[in-house]
Amino acid sequence: MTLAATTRPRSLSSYLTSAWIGDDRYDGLDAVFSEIAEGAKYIQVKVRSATLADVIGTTGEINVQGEIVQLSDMAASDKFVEALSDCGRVAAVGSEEIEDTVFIGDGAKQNFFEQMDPLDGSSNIDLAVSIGSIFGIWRREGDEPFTDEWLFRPGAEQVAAAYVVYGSSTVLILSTEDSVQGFMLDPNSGEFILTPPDLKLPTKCSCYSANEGNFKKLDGPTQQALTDLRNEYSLRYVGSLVADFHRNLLKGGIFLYPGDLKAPNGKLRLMYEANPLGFIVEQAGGAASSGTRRILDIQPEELHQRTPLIIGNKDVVEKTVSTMSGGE
Ligand code: P6P
Repeated sequence: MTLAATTRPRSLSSYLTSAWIGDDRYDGLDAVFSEIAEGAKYIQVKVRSATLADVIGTTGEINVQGEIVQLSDMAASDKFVEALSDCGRVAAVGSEEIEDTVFIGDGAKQNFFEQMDPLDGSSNIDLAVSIGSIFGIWRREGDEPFTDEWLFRPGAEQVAAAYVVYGSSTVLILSTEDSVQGFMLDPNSGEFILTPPDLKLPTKCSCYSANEGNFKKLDGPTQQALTDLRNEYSLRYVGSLVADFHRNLLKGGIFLYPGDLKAPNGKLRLMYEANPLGFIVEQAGGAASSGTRRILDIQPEELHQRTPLIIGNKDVVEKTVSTMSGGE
């Protein structure tokens, strides 16, 4: 093999053609990931470019979260639903922006269903702060009929997960069992290029990410846990989950959005925020907890349910959760 060949950066399409040969669990996953990548390319242009005019601002609606719907939220949700429908391998999609699950079809090859936050952190879009898209992917076994109840599977049953960061660069992270792969969009070629493969959390935690403004709303043990983190690590908090998570994945860190006295289940969503990132962090050697349970063990009860989230370096998550539960 010539030197050029060994040093040629590996494209996403090349990776997808050979990543899971022979593993039936992932049959068709290449098509799903490829559509997520195409959707991300479309959205990153919208987010960054002069056509911003049609994605800045609000639709005037309030979504199921009770939040003002940004034009960008709906544009992203519609784009990904369209892309995932077109790939022919997805049977249903849940979206933060859509009240009920979108059933696409139950053909023999439609073996996956997705839960997604199509544009997380979109309230930052006009502040030029990094935002992202998050995807959890479960596999549909056999000819089980699709019902909402059937779709509410624990995060531990995900076969894959992904997220995109629309930041100073556009980054795509794909994860399957024991594998977390990072790709960066090359603005010249328009291709996602594999960056150092096989991402694992660094053993050393470098920072903690939390909204310290909520400190007074926390119960005593959680205040103690946050104080302990403050005394040991630097604070890094973007206010955009995907950006905070991605930095911590690369540099080591812990992110926490705990429940508080007014909102015991916290702010973040189980199905399409905590579950996908919980899957990815565990493949990278980390941990994700609600403060009382492993995130991936939680049996979902509704599409948009919230959960507290403590996620990052396993030893620091375990220590923080122990303090939050009143332990030493
Ligand atoms: P707060 C963005 O609105 C978001 O849903 C997450 O991306 C982020 O981690 C969190 O909310 C920030 O919430 O209350 O600190 O502004």
